Amino acid sequence: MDEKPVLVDLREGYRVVTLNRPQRLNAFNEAMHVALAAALEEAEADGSCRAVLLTGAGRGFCAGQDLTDRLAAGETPALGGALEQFYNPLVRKLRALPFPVVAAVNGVAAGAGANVALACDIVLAARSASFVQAFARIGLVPDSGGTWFLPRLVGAARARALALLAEPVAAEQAERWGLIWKVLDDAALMGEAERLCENFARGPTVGLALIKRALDAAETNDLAAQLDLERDLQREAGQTPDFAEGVRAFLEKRAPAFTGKRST
Ligand code: LHQ
Repeated sequence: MDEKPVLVDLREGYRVVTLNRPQRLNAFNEAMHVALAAALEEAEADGSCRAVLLTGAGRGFCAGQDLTDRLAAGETPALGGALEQFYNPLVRKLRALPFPVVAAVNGVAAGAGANVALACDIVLAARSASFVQAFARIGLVPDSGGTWFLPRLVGAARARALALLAEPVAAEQAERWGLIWKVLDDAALMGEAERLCENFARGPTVGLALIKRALDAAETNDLAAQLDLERDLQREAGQTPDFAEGVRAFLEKRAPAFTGKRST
């Protein structure tokens, strides 16, 4: 069933990475983790890749950990080890990739699947999609950054209820709460995700990567430290050819032609 647990489609300037275990709503097993990690590494190593679109095959986005994989055999699995080996590096990688990652949540996103989506830079969801912090239903704790993302995205009261009640949140509610960026009609989801990635693929990539870094650092910095960081990152952004091109294009009243490169 799992011949290719992750599909990679090379587009002009970006890659579409599709979780591909549709019979299990794209739940993670080891093979899918390994393939996804490789797909993200390859995207990062490819200098022409300036965005990633992450989505799921079939009717789900991702149902979190595959509960039939080893767990059903009655093993007492080393869950901490699974997080250390697979989920935590995945979340760190999504945040650290030096270009935007757009999640197109095409259906249910449950457990670690929901939090992997929330780790992406821009989260779009189909109107039929939902987000479930399913962990409490099976006696677990939200992982893959869930306890960190949820209160930051939706506030303490909603984060607690989502984690403790493990009730699904419909995509429209998720958008209203600020859990995600935008909900779209199912048929419009991929088109909009592709449009965003096409724009990112023509964007000032170094500057966009620095924005990711600044916003992540802001979660723990005080204002003084953040002002210092903005100064340092702006210095770096200001040395890119894309900054010079952006200003030139503005003055010449034309669209900029960004290269996404660090230097000429
Ligand atoms: C599944 C799964 C699944 C296997 C649907 N596994 N087959 C990290 C570290 C290490 C270990 C522990 O966990 C973690 C993090 C986690 O992610 S823990 C949370 C794991 N995920 C869940 O608890 C979610 C389990 N799934 C569900 O609650 C439902 O399937 C959802 C709400 C996602 C979707 O419900 P429905 O739309 O009603 O679909 P369904 O339940 O009928 O699922 C369709 C098929 O997919 C079905 O197989 P079948 O052979 O009966 O057609 C499910 O068994 C299978 N599936 N999730 N996680």
